Amino acid sequence: MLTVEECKKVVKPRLSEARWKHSQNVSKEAVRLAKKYGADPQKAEIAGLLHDVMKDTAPEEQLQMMQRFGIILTNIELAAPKLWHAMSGAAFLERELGVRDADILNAIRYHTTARDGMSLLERVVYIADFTSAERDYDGVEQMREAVDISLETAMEEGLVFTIQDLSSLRSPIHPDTFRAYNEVIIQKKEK
Ligand code: DGI
Ligand code: FE
Ligand code: FE
Repeated sequence: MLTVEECKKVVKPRLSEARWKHSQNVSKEAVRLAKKYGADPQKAEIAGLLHDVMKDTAPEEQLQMMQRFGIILTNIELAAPKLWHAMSGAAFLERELGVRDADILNAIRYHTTARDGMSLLERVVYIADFTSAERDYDGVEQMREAVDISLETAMEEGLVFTIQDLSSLRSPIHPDTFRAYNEVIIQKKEK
């Protein structure tokens, strides 16, 4: 596994100052949530640092990289370039940096859309991206409160927020996001 220092060396030169600060904050928040909810804090630290590694890479370059790795995009993925950095990031880390840990790779792959059946680590990284220290969007206070209640409540808030936001913008919504939302809502009803 990459050490924390190795991760920093890989990520920092690829990101803007602000995006690098965000990645460090997500890493710290992911460690905090991992300790609170029982995920592996070391993996959370690394996944947080790495999660946006491709975010500042040109979209065409990300597409080329995915093509080279044989990743085929669905029509929805093609229509939503903001989703690419999660897919290209996980692929880059696996194929070019030799990251082997499937849980870390999935936490990065699904940090933007979420999916159903997410592991603790995947959920911790997904939520840490919403509640990292520098976040100040409308609704962040509600997200921070939800995180204090439970992982399920935080997932519910994050998914509702995302689906509301995307539909208000008339953006395409990935099926993985709906699957994650439906899973959270159905499990809640069963309780
Ligand atoms: O990379 P970050 O900015 O830290 O955060 P992110 O990876 O969670 O989200 C990046 C963007 O992706 C954000 O503007 C919302 C957007 N997004 C998330 N899910 C979907 C999506 N966009 C579309 N079109 N469809 C989705 O399902
Ligand atoms: Fe991201
Ligand atoms: Fe992020």
